[in-house]
Amino acid sequence: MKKIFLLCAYIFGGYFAFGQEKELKTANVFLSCTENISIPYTIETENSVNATIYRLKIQLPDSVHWKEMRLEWEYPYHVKDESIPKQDLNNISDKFFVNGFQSWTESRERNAAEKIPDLSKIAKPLMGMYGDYHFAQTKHQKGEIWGWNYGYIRQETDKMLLFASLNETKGYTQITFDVINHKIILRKELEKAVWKKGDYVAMEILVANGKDKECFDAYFEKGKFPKSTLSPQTGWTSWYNYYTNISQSIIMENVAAFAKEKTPIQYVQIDDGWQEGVGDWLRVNEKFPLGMRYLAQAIHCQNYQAGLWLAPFICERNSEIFRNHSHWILKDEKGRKVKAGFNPGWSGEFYALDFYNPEVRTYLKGVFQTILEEWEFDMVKLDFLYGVAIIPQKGKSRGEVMAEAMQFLRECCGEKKILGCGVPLNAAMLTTDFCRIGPDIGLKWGTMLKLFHNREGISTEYGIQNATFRHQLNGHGFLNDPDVYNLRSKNNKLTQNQKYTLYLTNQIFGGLCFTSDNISEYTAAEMHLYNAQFPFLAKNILSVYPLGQHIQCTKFQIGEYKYLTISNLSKEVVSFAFPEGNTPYVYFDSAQNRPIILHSPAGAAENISLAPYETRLFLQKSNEKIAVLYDNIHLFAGSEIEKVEISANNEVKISFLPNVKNSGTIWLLVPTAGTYLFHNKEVMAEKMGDWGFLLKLTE
Ligand code: 9PG
Repeated sequence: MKKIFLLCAYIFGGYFAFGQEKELKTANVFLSCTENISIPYTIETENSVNATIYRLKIQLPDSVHWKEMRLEWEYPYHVKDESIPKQDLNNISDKFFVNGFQSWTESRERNAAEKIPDLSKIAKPLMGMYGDYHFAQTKHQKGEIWGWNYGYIRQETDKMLLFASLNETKGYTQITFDVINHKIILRKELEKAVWKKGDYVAMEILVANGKDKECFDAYFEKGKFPKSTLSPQTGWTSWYNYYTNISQSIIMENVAAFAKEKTPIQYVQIDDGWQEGVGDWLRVNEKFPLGMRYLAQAIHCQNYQAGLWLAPFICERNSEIFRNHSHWILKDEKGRKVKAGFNPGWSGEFYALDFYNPEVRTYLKGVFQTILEEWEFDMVKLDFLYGVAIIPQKGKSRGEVMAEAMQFLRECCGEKKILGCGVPLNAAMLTTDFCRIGPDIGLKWGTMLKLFHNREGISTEYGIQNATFRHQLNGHGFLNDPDVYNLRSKNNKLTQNQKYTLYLTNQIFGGLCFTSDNISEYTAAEMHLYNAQFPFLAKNILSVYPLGQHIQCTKFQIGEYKYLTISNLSKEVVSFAFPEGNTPYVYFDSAQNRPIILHSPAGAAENISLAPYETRLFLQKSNEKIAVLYDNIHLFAGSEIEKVEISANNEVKISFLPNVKNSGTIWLLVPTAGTYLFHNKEVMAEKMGDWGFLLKLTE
């Protein structure tokens, strides 16, 4: 069959806003398939305030094989400062965000001069399947920045130009920012896909321009990604402390520790290590003598919900499935078993299951029936899901297989909760309740895997980046799971600052916030820090911006309270001028054991210095006459306080929201000097510059 380019046409005029300019909108559509037919197409546009949707509609007079296919769309794009010579990528200030292939893939804003890393040759046979290394059509070169499903260009701190595919059910959309050739390429991944005769919306792309929230709101609304009805949740998972060395007694011990402290978490989730072999989900190993139903019940007895890990679309070499049901394993065109990766913690190589084999589906339905109905688990963490769609199958693209497989899982689980993991995010947006949006965190900061350029490897550093740069997805379709934080000192090599930075990052951006610590082993200080997260409240992210290369700032709100965190993500001490000098912010000075107000509306901003990996939290000073200046009861001072009242006789009454776990000190700013009464004790207000008078109240 001849491969011909059927169409290459300039289409539609008009304007779309980019940065400050209006630019003539011209786009190229490239359509080609292996059949010698012409494919008529039309383009429909739909405008709203901040966004335009472009729909590429095609009519297939016959069925087509997109074998050597091209279904591509190009947009012209110019860097902000067009005077920069084309090849001088280092001087381009535009930032490019591209969404990595799946949950674990590191994703962040990048510079034009960065290359998307390619997995090293030696690692490809073992880890190549985790990502897009085996099928993405691109060059790993500077100035060519690509990812999947959505991506944006940031030319100004608080504005973006967002490109997002609204429909991925027929195939993934690869988005490439080709800085050198001044274009943005939107390509459907359709290797080996066959489309029957008929009418299709082949691509549906949203282009939004404006503030982050406006752009993402347009994306979620037009993409029909439902707002999650769940409030953010907390819990525990066994993985990042015990790994596969779990047992019934370890789970019971941790449940007892939470019960003893009456910790108001929602989930206790048992991770990998309970099953006989990966794939053998109906065979519980001998470390769980009373079975899984017993544990789910024990968890329920303490009013927690029970979660269980499994990887439904893979099986390891050392599994009953591999030995006795080899026809369940997915085969490639040459009849070879499709490998889904290599895990030294299991029996080495593991394989993908053939999701289109009815026996596999029947088996999986039975597995879910057992886990959810018989054993009564409330939630399943479904992992290594990318495995189902490593190769295209049955005339369906990888993306189509992935979308169908996720739909199938949703049907199997009914109303029970799904935490997706190792999954392309778009397929999870319509089918899961929670989804991992970053790699596994480690018990130290960096990762050895950087050597292999593995974008899906274990890394605390990448975990923090992903939590930050994929934060917009939280609460649309699924709640973001940034992976766990650990505060313990035993079996944890993170420094104090690193632990706190990871903890705060997860607390601010996470919709599902788990630890793996055995809280019965905490020191008093660790327990106080852990309990300081309660009540765990929804955060409204206002803005995220960098200060130089390694400093990350986040502004967010909880109820009426507004906060700013500044994180030093480098191993050096950093000093900088406080970036928000126009507004009064309060931080806690531990040396002086009191809150300090920073404010420099006219003069030079105060200098801030942060230790390696340190995060500092600032609370915006309220304008109320009586204001909580700071407290050490909650991680986010003030958010746990429901009401402060001062009666005519200067008696102070403070009421708290439910689930406050710590007691401590509250520093209250009051307008008048004098003696106050708190819990029947007299407290003198101390003058605090021109701000008013400070009351130190101990609960
Ligand atoms: C359980 C873990 C945890 C974790 C998941 C996932 O390539 N590998 O060897 C590899 C091992 C573990 C892993 C990812 C890759 O982590 O993200 O939270 O559930 O599985 O095995």
